[in-house]
Amino acid sequence: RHKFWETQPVGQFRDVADGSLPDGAIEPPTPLSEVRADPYPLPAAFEWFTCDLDDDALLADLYALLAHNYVEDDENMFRFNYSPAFLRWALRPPSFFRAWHIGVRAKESKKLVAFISGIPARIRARDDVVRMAEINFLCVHKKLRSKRLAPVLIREVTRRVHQENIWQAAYTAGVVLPTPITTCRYWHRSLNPKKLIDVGFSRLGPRMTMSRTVRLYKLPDAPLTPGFRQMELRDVAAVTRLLRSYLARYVVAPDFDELDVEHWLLPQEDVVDSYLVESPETHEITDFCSFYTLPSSVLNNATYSTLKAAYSYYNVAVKTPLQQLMNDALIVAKQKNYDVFNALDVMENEGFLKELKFGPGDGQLHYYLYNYRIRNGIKPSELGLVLL
Ligand code: MYA
Ligand code: JJ1
Repeated sequence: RHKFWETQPVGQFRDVADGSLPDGAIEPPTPLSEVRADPYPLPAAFEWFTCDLDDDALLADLYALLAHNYVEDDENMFRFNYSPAFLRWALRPPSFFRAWHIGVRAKESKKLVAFISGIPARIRARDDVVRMAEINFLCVHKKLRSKRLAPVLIREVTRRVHQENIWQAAYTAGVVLPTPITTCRYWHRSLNPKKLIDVGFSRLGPRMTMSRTVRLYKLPDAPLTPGFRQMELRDVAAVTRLLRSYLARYVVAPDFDELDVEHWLLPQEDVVDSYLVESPETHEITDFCSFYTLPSSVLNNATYSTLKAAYSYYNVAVKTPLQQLMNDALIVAKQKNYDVFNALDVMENEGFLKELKFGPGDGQLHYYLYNYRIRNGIKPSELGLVLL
């Protein structure tokens, strides 16, 4: 059934019932000298091309490949539209490897026709902190689909990850592959309900009028929690402490240090937003929330071409109730003109989704580990990892 995935060190559907297999690596590392030295062969018309994201022209090509060929919803009404600045942020964390930004070009026209990327991360599974690659932005041009190019891209990124003596990876996908560690649902909170209905993202509920709907989703003009403010560089140490102690309670979560927090959580306009609560009395940083910006192209609509979406990222509520903290996140997202605020049912999110008027979406997100078994998988609420 899965001609490629059956050959890979991932949980196989046939092993799901076998409780005797231990947690941890599925196969041991091989000596670096045994890692294949040259790239996997591509069909003759194509060549490998290591992408330099400092190069604005390359970045524009990558942006265009993804904007036209990346992930769509099941009815092909919307397509993710990651911005160039977002792609630079997502692909250049501390200690990134340029060789893991892998393009495929047509030899003749030099046109970029496929891409896959990895970035290094430390991910903890139970009490085991593992160096992994996070694999993302796998994309094959629409005209080259179903020709088995994806397995070549995956083998090639695997080879380049192995060359760095890294043997595990984490990735997410909307499709079911062998075998998810957990399956999450997307939830959506309307901020601009009229536009969402006009573009077909949501529907007018039964017995609802447009004006009742607009009133239902109305939010205050400014955040309500005293001391709620944007995160700044000077907050990195405090936020790192908060986040590390919070993520420790999850079965699978990133192991962030201060450099990671500075990269992943310091606000960057239209890329990532982070807010915290600084106690007005003690000036202690007690709570933290964040979201990233990922617009979607609206396909086939006469009035609108994009939806501005915020995606819940990492949130830590210690003193402020999580629901109140996330309500403030919704308020600032509304002020910044986002049309919708999205969240997965990971971490403690179940605890605020319904109360804050999120509704379940039609999309799921499956989480995977490569060459790492977690017996029986985990629940979304045991997952402390958000990939972009
Ligand atoms: S998920 C986002 C993926 N991108 C999109 O959905 C964008 C739109 N779609 C496309 O561009 C193409 O349809 C893609 C497939 C490129 C997805 N993850 O070439 P094919 C398997 C893994 O004929 P195409 C993300 O970025 C499929 O089951 N495998 O198909 C994370 C079949 O194998 P098998 C996938 O449609 C990516 C084979 O590919 C996916 O032309 C993580 C068919 O190949 C998918 N999303 O191209 C990658 N979709 O026969 C894995 C299909 O066995 C990383 N397939 O069923 C693994 C870790 C690597 C590093 C390890 C380090 C140690
Ligand atoms: O955005 C998604 N679904 C939307 C739009 C559906 C359009 C028709 N298919 C949705 N809208 C309902 C919102 C409504 C608001 C008021 C309250 C009730 C709900 O459900 C979905 C997620 O739900 N998105 C996708 O399908 C995009 C792909 C998701 C898989 C991502 C793979 C990522 C790859 C990672 O590396």
